[in-house]
Amino acid sequence: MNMTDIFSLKGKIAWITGGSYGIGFAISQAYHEAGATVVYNCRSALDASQKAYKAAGIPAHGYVCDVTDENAVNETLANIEKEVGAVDILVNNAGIIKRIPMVEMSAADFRQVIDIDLTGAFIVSKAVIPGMLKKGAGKIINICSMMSELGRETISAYTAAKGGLKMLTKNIASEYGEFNIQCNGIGPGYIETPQNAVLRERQADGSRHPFDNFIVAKTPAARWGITDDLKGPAVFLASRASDFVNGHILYVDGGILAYIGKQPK
Ligand code: GCO
Repeated sequence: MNMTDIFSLKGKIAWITGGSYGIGFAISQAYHEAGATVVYNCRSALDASQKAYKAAGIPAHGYVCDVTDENAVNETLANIEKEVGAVDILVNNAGIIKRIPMVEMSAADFRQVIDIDLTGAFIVSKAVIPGMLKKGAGKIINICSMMSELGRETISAYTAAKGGLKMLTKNIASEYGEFNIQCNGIGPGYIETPQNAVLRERQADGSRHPFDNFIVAKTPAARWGITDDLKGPAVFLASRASDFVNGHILYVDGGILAYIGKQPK
């Protein structure tokens, strides 16, 4: 197989959960350009996301589905299989974050983050694996985080969920690797998305947000990532090029996990 073919997703059907914007949308773009048919879901109306996909020239199949609702996920998968075809690649990207000091966070808020960011990935993976077993092949990519490795004040639920998602990735790899299903994770570092825009807001005097400066000083690449930085790694983990990569979390973080951080001046 030549190098072009090994990275091609031609003829594959990829379901990106929470693919209406940000990282999920960028991965959909990459998969479309690599030849895959893109399927995505979001929790609310499809209008805005369908417009975005159309504007990007991507004939994506959109479904409204709450990944925490097992019946809704099974129904959506049945519709995908009927209207598009069997899922070859699943990207568990759907996720939320709540930034609340732990002692002020309600158990309900904690549970909601775990439910969407971790249990949702379990539910959708559980739904698509039987079809992958039938095909004799499958790729599952879980969007973890550098918070799968490190904590930070106010994001206890998100960090617990992303740590759990790292281990769910390893367990799916362990349980289904012998059936030619590869399950890996992508661990983004600080990537500019709507979800963390509040951490980059300019100050009243026009200066950069203190957290923005902090991340730039902690990252060897000396910048935040952009969603384009995730496209190549996502195609790699969805393609034949990663057929012997399993249970691995690929950190796309500019090196932040490797670096103690620049000494403050
Ligand atoms: C935060 C951020 C992070 C990043 C990302 C890092 O509040 O610290 O939102 O969680 O978004 O998850 O990988």
